[in-house]
Amino acid sequence: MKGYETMIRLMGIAITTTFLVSCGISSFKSTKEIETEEGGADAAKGGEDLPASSDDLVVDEGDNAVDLEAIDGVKQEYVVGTALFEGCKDPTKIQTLQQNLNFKERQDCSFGMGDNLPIKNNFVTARESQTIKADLPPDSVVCDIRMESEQADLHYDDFLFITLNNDILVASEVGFGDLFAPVNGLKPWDWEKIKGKPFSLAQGDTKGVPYCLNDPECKVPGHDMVGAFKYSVDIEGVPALAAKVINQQSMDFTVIATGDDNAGDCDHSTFNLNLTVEYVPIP
Ligand SMILES: [Ca+2]
Ligand SMILES: [Ca+2]
Ligand SMILES: [Ca+2]
Repeated sequence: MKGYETMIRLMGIAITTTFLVSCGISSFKSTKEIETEEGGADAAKGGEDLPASSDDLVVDEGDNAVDLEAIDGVKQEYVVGTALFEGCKDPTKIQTLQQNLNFKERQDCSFGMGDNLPIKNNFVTARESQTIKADLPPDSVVCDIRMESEQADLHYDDFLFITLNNDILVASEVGFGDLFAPVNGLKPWDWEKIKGKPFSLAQGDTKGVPYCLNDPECKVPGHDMVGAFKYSVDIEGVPALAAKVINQQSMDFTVIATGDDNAGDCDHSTFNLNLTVEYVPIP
């Protein structure tokens, strides 16, 4: 009888030990292990022995999991999926940046100059842009971005794009936004992708419907109309955007206006945008 009890007890210890070991493994995996697991096959590409570069940023389309390790310079402890945003859940850690982004009124395209095309009616031939940097302190995890026009007095012609660190936040026509393939859920702006494209892409059912990154409720005035602008994004839905801000140590907002063949194309009124950024400093 005694031998039997001992056996049962030993089995119990063995089972408990196995249980604790499994718990231990799942709770205390190294950063790298967790990343590999979450990032799947793509994460393996950013492994220790390979040079990481932002060119390696590839995940399945529509998947919010991001191979953040592949982004140069991102501090490892902040790159594991939602761990990047842990601080964003703690109201005592969140800081707020408020800044007025005052994009100056501008007019006219430089048709045929640089990589702008010569005039062609109803084709996107030229674009002009202005960039303003936000005063975000270095090493900050961005949790939330909101931009709102001070007044309902914004006007642009022909079409409008707003980017953050070269990723499109807003395109005034979803038909043009569709020209940019998503990478990690972001659409990098690339003039070559829209240059020379016909206005017919922005006709039909979706005419006047904007593309807004992760914000179905954004407000953008229609083509050649006067109106208000409002855009906000909870960055947890697009972690690559926050990772890029850390990586580049900068938030560069750019307003781009396009034209086809008219005097007064590539124009926009003063864009007085109130920017609010909620962020958490990385200790
Ligand atoms: Ca025209
Ligand atoms: Ca025009
Ligand atoms: Ca105009």
